[in-house]
Amino acid sequence: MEQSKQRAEIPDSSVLTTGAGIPIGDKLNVLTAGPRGPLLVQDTVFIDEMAHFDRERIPERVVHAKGAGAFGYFEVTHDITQYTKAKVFEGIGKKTNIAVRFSTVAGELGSADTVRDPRGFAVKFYTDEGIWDLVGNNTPIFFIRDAILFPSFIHSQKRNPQTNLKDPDMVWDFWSLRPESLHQVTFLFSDRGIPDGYRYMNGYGSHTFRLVNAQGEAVYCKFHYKSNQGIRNLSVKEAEKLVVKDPDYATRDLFQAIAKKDFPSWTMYIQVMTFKQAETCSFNPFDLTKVWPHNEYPLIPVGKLLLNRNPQNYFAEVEQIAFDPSNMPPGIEASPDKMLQGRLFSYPDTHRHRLGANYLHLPVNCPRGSAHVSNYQQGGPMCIFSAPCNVPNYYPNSFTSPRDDRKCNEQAFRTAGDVERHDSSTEDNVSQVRVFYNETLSEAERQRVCENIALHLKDAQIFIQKRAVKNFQAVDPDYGARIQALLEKHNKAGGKKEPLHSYTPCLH
Ligand code: HDE
Repeated sequence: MEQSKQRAEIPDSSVLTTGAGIPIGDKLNVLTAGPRGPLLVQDTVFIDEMAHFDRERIPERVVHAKGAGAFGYFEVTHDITQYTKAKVFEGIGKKTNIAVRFSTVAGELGSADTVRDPRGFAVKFYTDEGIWDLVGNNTPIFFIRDAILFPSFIHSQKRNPQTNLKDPDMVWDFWSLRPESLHQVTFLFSDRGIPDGYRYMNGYGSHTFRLVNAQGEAVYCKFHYKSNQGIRNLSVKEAEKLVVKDPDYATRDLFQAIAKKDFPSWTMYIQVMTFKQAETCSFNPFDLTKVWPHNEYPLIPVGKLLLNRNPQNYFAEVEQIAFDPSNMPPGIEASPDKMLQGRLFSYPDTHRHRLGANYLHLPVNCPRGSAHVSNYQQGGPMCIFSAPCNVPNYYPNSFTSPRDDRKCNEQAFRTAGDVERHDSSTEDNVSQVRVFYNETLSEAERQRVCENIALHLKDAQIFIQKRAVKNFQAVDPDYGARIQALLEKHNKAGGKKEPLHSYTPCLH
């Protein structure tokens, strides 16, 4: 079927039309009964314009609402076919188109870019076997290890439902009650908590995935992309200035760099762990609050991600882009990581709410290249593609139509254990944080982490401060003591903490 011409293809000198393509005689004056009379319902030009305007917004993302996007390619530079049969990695030099969206997490659509917050780093690969979405952050770890906590965790970081203000009590109440957050909290309050735009930070798939090769052999894996621009962060002062002066700092920096052909790029690496290593690993390799030490699981180079095109229409290509960690082509599969498992449901669910049941029909979300969509789905709001009518719309059937192919099945795997709600809160929450605090950070960085934490924690009530300090103490007595000393100074100067919310403390 011939599609109607799009706005971009039409000469600027053409006659203005309604959404239905009907030429408009006057787009400057509403239709009224007399020069000072009321408007007429008959003014369909006005109604067409206004009714569409009334519907311009779609719900913002419940997290990662503020973001910037760009397009480019992924190129394989090293052979990893011994680990995976995924065609995106099938030969050195192979290029695959990509879309990337960077974001902050807790702020709304119009919030400032230079806040202390993790940064989203979501990559969509338009592979020959359909879409692969690697929906990661600029940190290799996360605040929680069980997906059921995510909505509560996010509520604690966003606005208080009564005051509509960010609430330090909520933030630190949650963090201090869940010490598995210590690793990510330490990372967040380090210098890397405020990256200098999106180009100067690394990206991580963060979760543990499973790779399967053409022989059906599987390993566990993590994905990393290291910035070829290097790492640059903003100081607290610089970042605060930019919040006022240029709240869209990171968005502008990315757009300008690409417009000037200063294309940012990242080198992709994987870490690999065999199933045998996973069984004897000293920590739970499916725990998202843990990293895999590089000396035990070295980085293996894979390829390059490069961004060389800005969006032509932000709404169409960035606001409407929909990433989904459950989009994995054959050769890349989920591990038992509870957070990844929880995300497999949540993303397509939110897209159906935010963009509608046919969100995959939107050009930016459609498979491309030699990939195609062949299924028996039909109908739904805004349906653009449907199963062709010359083949059955049900399966199985006795006619010529698309068939499933057992080669594309997930790798079979064995699982064991009692079905119950396993409590993971008492797993090791501190060992890797201790290494990060004592060995990764320099003395000056350690001091800055403590200062940044105290500056934020000082606004929470004293009983919450005490519980948080106890957790930092469990990482290292020095960590807790430094924060405690800084808090005492702040508390003396700031007086009694009066919370704005009306919650009644219930101290067990
Ligand atoms: Fe997300 N997350 N998330 N997340 N996330 C969303 O999906 C969710 C998590 C991440 O640029 C939402 O389309 C659950 C970890 C990025 O469009 C939502 C859990 C990591 C983006 C959602 C997590 C991320 C999102 C909101 C715990 C890093 C922005 C709108 C089980 C590894 C993608 C949307 C973009 C967005 C759910 C945890 C990264 C609601 C349930 C861990 C980069 O579906």
